[in-house]
Amino acid sequence: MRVQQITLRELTLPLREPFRISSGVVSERHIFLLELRDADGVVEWSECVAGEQPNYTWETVETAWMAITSWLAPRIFETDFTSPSEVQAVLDRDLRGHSMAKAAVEMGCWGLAARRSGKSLSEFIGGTRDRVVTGISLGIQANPEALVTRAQQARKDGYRKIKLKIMPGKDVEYVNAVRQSLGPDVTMMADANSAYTLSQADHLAKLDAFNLIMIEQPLGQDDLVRHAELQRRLATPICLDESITSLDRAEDMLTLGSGRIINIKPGRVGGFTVSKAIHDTCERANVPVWCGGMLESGVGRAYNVALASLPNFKLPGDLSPSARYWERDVVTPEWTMDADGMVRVPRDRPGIGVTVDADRVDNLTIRHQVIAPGRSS
Ligand code: OSB
Ligand code: MG
Repeated sequence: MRVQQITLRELTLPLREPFRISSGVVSERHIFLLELRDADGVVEWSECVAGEQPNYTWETVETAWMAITSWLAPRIFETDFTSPSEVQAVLDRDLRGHSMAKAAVEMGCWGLAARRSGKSLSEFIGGTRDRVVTGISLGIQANPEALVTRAQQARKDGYRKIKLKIMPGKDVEYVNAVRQSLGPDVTMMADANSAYTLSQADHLAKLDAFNLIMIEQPLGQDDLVRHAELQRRLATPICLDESITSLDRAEDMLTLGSGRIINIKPGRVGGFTVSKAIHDTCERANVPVWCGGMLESGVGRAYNVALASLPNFKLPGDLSPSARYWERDVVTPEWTMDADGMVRVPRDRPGIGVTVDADRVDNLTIRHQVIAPGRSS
């Protein structure tokens, strides 16, 4: 397989409701789509999940656009691959960082290879599930009542896990209000996006009272050592998100005891090859993983759903259906969730399993660039 052309598109897609985490808010996503075409004219789409601002990781749409056009795409054009599992090493050779940019290209190659083979992406990567269990991630609200309203709606919708974003000043009171209103049986967790320091360990330990299945990334975005100390002081399992940027970091977490669960986002770790390696390592260590989200469009969601169909994705993922985010998605069919909080894996369709609505994408596009060997326009 040889990729011969990649078309980059940046589109703006307003969220139904602004999404606030401890480090910032987004009201309108800048969705970054790639359309990859191989030498035989086969086409598949992928999505780069970099943010508008460098508040989750340092990557942004701007840095990813530059990395793909300047360094990553030219390498891909030069190389014949027999399997997409070879792509990650080519992109990583003497090229540090830029994981989300690499992931967009690497995952696009997996999607393309699946489509070429006539198999669904899920089947192609060894997924075993027909449906994946889904949770919702609720942004920080102005007051506990507003959060309770959204959490109650989420339970009615059927979500199997309710994740509450927290930050200092909007934590214990908010989690308590939701736990009181939903009762003891609803699966709940909190995500701090690195908003705390180890000196706040006693305060964080107050969250132990609410029977959360985990607390996600309480401390520094690249920290492992302090998380290990914090885990010793908390009953609630720590789940790492931002800190797990590679297989090495996942192994370090296991060695140090920095947490007991990993949120795998393929964009954050550089794509499917590393995601699968982390998945396999955690499975051997008896550590459950789940698939996180980055407010993707229906294209990125296709990759997340396929990944989450692997057997060790044992906990509900941030895999909400299209309508949770958008008035209208950019793919057909849109992603839906049934009343049991399950999203169907399109194992009966080749490639990513959804069709990109090209007219809608064109209408929303604010920047576009075609890259091919010897061409950039
Ligand atoms: O930390 O998991 C996170 C969105 C943007 C940046 C970071 C995170 C999130 C989410 C959204 O929690 C999950 C989703 O896509 O539904
Ligand atoms: Mg997170």
